[in-house]
Amino acid sequence: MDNETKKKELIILNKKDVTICAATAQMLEKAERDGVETAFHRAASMKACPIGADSACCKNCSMGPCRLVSKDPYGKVGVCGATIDTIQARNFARMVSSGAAAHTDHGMSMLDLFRDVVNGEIADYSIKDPIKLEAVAKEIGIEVEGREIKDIAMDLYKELERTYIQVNGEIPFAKRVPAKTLETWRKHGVVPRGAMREIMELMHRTHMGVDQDYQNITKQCSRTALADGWGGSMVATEISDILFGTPTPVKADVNMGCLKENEVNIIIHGHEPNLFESMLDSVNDSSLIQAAKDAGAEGINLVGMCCSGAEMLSRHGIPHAGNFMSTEAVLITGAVDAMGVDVQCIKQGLARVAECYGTKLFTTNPRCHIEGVEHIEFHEHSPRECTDSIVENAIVRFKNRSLPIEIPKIKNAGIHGFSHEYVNYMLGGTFRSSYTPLNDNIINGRIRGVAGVVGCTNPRVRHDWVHVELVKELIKNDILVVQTGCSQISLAKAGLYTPEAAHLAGPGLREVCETVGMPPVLGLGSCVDNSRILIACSEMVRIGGLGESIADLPVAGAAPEWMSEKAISIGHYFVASGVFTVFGVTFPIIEETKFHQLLFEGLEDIGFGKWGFAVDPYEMARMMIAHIDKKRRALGIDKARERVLMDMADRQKLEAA
Ligand code: NFS
Repeated sequence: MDNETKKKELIILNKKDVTICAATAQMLEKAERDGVETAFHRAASMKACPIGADSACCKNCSMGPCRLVSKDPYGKVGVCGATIDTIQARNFARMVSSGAAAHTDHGMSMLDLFRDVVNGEIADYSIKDPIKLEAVAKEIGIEVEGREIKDIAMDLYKELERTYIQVNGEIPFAKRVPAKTLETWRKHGVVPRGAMREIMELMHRTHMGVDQDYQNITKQCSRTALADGWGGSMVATEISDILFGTPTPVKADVNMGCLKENEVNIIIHGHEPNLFESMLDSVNDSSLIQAAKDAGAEGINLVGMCCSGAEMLSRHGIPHAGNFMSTEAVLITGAVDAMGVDVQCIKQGLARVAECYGTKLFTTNPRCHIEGVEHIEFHEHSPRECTDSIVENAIVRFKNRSLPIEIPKIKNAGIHGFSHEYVNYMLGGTFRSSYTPLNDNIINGRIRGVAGVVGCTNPRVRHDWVHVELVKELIKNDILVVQTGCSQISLAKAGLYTPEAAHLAGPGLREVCETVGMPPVLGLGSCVDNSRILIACSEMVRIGGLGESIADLPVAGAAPEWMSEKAISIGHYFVASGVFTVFGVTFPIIEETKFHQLLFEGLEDIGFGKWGFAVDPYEMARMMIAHIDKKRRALGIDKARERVLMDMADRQKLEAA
C-alpha cells in the first residue's frame, strides 16, 4: 500500500471521542499509522445530508427528486403535490419494507433448510432440539401426541411456510399474541398475512401516485413490521433453535483478545447460523487441524462477529470479536487469516481493509457479492465445500503472514445464552418453570420493569457509549435489561454480563439477581432473536397480574445507536405490539409534522405502543423509566419509589471499578 499518499488524506481521529471500546481505539490508532481508512474516518469527513436526515426529500419518481424545506414543512409540496406527511410516511415505509425483507428472507432461508433436512435431502444438519420442535408445533395447533418427529416436523414446515406465502388470513404465530393485543390489531386491520404479500403491498403503496394518506401508509407499515417480528424473525429464531439447539447459559469471551497470534484465525461475520455451524465442523476436522499444524500454527481459532456471531456465542460459547463498528478494526490487527461473510451489515469497506492486511475475505451467499472480493458459494447440500475451502485459504495466509501483528490484549468473560425457555426454567425451576416469579417481582416492585436494549452501533455517536450508559442507568433503577445483537456485545465488553455486575443494579434488582445467580443484563442472541422478547412479553401477559395486553406491561425498548433499516422494522413491530420504543442517533422525521404526531403519540391512543427519540442516554433512560412508571400506576402497582439518579460521584465510582 502507498502509505505516504494515503496518510495525507486521512483524518486523524480523537479516539476517545469516537469509541469507548479500547480495542477498537487501539486499532484505529494502528490504522492511522498504516494509512488505512475506516468507517469512523469516513463518518468524520462526510457530513450527513441534512435533508435526508429529516426525510424531507422524495426520489420515488423522476419528476423530482423533490426537496421540501425542513424549517417550513408545510410551505411546499412535491411536483406531484405530495405533502411532507406523505413523503415522510413513504420514506419510513420503505425502510420498514427493506428491514422486514431482510429478516423474513433470512427466516425463509432457515425454513428452506429445515424442509430439506426433514426430507432427508440434507445430511449435514439434523434436528438438535426435538423438544422445542414439539413445543412450537403444539402451540400453533399441530397434533404431536404419539406421532413421529419427522411427521410433526413436516407439518410444522407446511404451517410455517404460511408466514411468507399466505395470501389471506392470519400468520401462524398470531396464535402466540395475547388476546387483547390481537383484538386491537384486528380492529385496525393490521394482523399480517404472509410477509411476501405485506412487503409487496407496502412497496406498491409507496409507489408514485398510490397511497397518499400518511395514516393509511402507517397502517401498512405496522402490518408489514408485524409480519417481520411475529413472522419472519420468529421463524428464524425458532427454526434455528430446533436445528442447532436452544441456547442455555454459557460462559464465553468477547473482544479482540479472542484472536490468537499462534493460531489460524478465522472470523465468520453475518447473520445466518448455517454457514457458521458448518464452519464449526470444518475447524474441528482433524485433517484441517493437522494442515494448520503443518503450516506452523498451534491450531485453528474460530471467532464470530455481529449477529451470527451472537447466535454462536449464545448456542456454543464461541468467542465473539466485536460488534458492527469493530468489523474493520479487527482486520487491522493483521491477525485475521480469513473472514467469511454471508448477508447483512457487511460493509463494502471491509474489502479494502482486508486487502491492506492480506486477510482473505470471502463472500458466500448468492445475495451478497462484493466487487473485487472472491466468492465461494455456500450450498446447504454440501456446506463443507465452502467452509473447508475458507479454512484451507486461511492456513495458506497464516503460512505467508508477512505484516506485523498487533492483537489488543482485551478479553471480557461473561454469561450469554438466555433463551425464553431458559428464563422460564431459571426463574421457576425444573418442576414449576414459569414466569410467575418475574411477574411477582415486578408486582412487588423489586423489579420496576423490563427494558429491551438492542440494535446496532453507529459512527455518528460515540461507539458503545450510548448503549453502556443507558443500560447502567436502567439497571441502577431496578429495570431488568434484555439484549440482542450488537448492543449485547457493547455491554459484554463493558463487563455487565457477569453475575458480579449485579452490584451495579438497584437494591431490588440486585436482590433478585443474587438470589437467582444471574447477571442484571440478559443476552438473548441476534437481532432476529428480538422475537424472544415478544414471546417473553406474551408470557408475562399470560401469567397474569400485569394487564391484558402487551401495551399494559411496564416495559420499554431502545435502539440507542441504530443505523440499519432492519432496526426501523424492529422498532416498528415493537411499537405496533404495544411497546414504547426509543431510538437514538437520529430519526428520519420532522417534529412539527402530523406524521411525527402519529408515530410519537397517536399510535398509543389506539392501543399500540409509540416511538420516542433522544440522543442522550440519560434522557433515554428517563423517558423509559417514566413510561414504565406510568404503566405501573395504571396497573395499580406503583409503590412509592424514587428514581435513583446517578450523580457525578456515582459515575466516578463506576469508572474506577
Ligand atoms: Ni441488527 Fe445484526 Fe448489528 Fe445492527 Fe447489524 S449486526 S441484525 S442490524 S449492526 S444490531
